[in-house]
Amino acid sequence: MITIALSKGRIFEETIPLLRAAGIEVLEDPEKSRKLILTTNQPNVRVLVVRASDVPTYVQYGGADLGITGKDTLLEHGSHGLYQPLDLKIAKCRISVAVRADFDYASAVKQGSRLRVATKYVAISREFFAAKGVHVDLIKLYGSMELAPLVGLSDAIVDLVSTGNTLKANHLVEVEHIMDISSRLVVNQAALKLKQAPIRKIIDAFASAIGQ
Ligand code: PRT
Ligand code: MG
Repeated sequence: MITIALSKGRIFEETIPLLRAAGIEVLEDPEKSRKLILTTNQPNVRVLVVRASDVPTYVQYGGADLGITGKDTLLEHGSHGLYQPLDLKIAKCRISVAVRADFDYASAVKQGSRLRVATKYVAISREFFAAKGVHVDLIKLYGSMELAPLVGLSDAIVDLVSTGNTLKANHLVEVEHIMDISSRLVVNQAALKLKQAPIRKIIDAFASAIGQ
């Protein structure tokens, strides 16, 4: 049995064509079904529906053989025990620093002020601001980061941006582009040895589907 961990939403949607290229059709819609283990047209392939931030954990501990996860999630989680053969170039976005339009970020940085930064991405933020020599107090949030500067919880946020519409709707502006993000295929290293042929087949099909 080959088990693939995916999260609902954008990663699932963008993975369907890749699975199809590997001859795998998921037989249930995770948005409609409450099932967490989905069957496919291949009797030896199944899909687990997990939280996006839990994909690396499932793959690391062998609950799934393969998974697809954002680089943001991998950087926060760490990639111990994970083989990362492919950047699938799906679910693309960037991770940025944003502030209220009326907050003078450049001056705050220049003056060496201590910044309060709200984010789900504590590890990425700590490393980014340390490299810039900016002192920060990091406030861990689990979602709706855009709210924090609006109510004075923080001076800045570090969050994912794709169209920029969410920032705009909340009167926030992007002041730093930390890095580009896309989703990666991750593979359990032990599974790769034990189930080499079927896993290689999936990796190769994904690679040719994305033109690599
Ligand atoms: O939602 P949940 O808490 O379960 O988990 P999650 O938010 O980690 O999962 P999901 O499915 O929302 O995101 C999975 C992965 O998709 C992320 O880890 C990223 O690698 C990738 N991705 C790509 C994005 C976006 N684009 C994105 N725009 N993830 C989130 N967003 C959010 C962003 O956080 C912000 O709130 O969309 C909003 C901004 O979008 P724009 O278009 O308004 O700029
Ligand atoms: Mg989300």
